[in-house]
Formats: sequence, structure tokens, C-alpha cells
Amino acid sequence: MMRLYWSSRSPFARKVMVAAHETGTAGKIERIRVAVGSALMSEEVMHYNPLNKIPTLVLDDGAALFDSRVIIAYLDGFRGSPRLVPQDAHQRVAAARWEALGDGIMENSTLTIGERKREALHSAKHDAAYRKKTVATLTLLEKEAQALAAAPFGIGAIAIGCALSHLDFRFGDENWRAGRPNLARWFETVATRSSFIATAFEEIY
Ligand SMILES: N[C@@H](CCC(=O)N[C@@H](CS)C(=O)NCC(=O)O)C(=O)O
Repeated sequence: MMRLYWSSRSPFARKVMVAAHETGTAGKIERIRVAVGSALMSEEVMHYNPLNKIPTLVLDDGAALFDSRVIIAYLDGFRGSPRLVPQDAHQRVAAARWEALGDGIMENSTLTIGERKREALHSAKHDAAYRKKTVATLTLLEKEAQALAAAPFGIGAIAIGCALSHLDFRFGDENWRAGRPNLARWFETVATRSSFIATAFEEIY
């Protein structure tokens, strides 16, 4: 059994669990719930991943894999085609670029949440910059929604799907769907996949 350091609130950990369901490996993974943050260390996570980040996957032989991109590439090897990481070079670059955009939204989200926890030290300037970068990325994705829909399902769709779902979970008041009908429509096709339904965010640490 592989062990995954994970939290039901982490969008990056969800990426891995979506990939696990898509590749049929979810049953081989025991999830270990853990609370970490940029200033909240876990000795157990640090033992396997000196960056203190989740998701971290520990294999049967004790070797540890991180980050989410590496873990997904590993899980992808458990099934034939179609691959979540496309084998065609052109499609692979397009998917990795979308993954970078999805991961970037998630990064802005986790940075904003962290910033808001700093209370008296909260920087309105940083908060606004993170939100602005997310808005700009969503505007780009609205333009690319048709291309996304036409591409095979894989790492790009997983990352963007997790990022948008995490916006619903944490930034619902920002209403990312407003003025973005194509992205909203594309998201429904992803959010209704069984791998997404099985991995919904939960408000437990
Ligand atoms: N690039 C990493 C990002 C993972 C990440 O930022 N995880 C957050 C939780 S959502 C974390 O573990 N933060 C703890 C820390 O920064 O020390 C990935 O793709 O897995």
C-alpha cells in the first residue's frame, strides 16, 4: 500500500487523488490526513519531504515522491493509454501549460489564505496582487475554454478543474463564473466526472 500525506482542503492533494481515481490506483493509496502550512511544520511530512509540502507519496520501499506533478506522472504509469500526461509531444506541452495555469491559480489561492491568516501583518498589497493574477488567469482560460474542451482529458484539465473547484470552496464570493460562460460550461464536464465527485473538498483540516 502506498501512503499519501494529504488533506481534504488541499487543492494540490486533490489533483493527485483525482489522478488516482482516473488511473485506477486509488485503492492502492492509504491517505494520511495532515495539517501543514507555510509556517506550520509537520515532522512526519518533513521526514519524507524536506519542503514540508503535501501531497507527498511514500512508496512501498519507503521512497518518497513529490510534488503533485511528479506523483501524477508516477501514477500515470499504472495504466495504458490514454495517458493523463499525453505522450504526443505537442499535446504534452499544451497540457503542461494548462497545468501550470491551474497550479498558479491554486498557488495564488493558498497564498491569499495564508496572507489573511497573518491578521495584523496582513498585506493588502499582496492580497490584491494574488487576486488580480487569478482574475487575469481566469480571463485567459475563458478564451481557451474551447481548446480545453477539445483536448484529451489529462493533467491540464485536472489542475484547472481542481483550481476552479477550490475557488468555489474558498472564494465563492468572487463568483469566477460571472462573464465566463465558456469556462463555466467546460468546468461542468470536469466536475461531474466520477474522479472529481469522489474527491470533493471537505472542511476538516
Ligand atoms: N508545487 C506543489 C505545491 C504543494 C503545496 O503548496 N501544498 C501546500 C498545501 S495546499 C503545502 O503543503 N504547504 C505547506 C508548506 O508550504 O510548507 C505541488 O504541486 O504539490
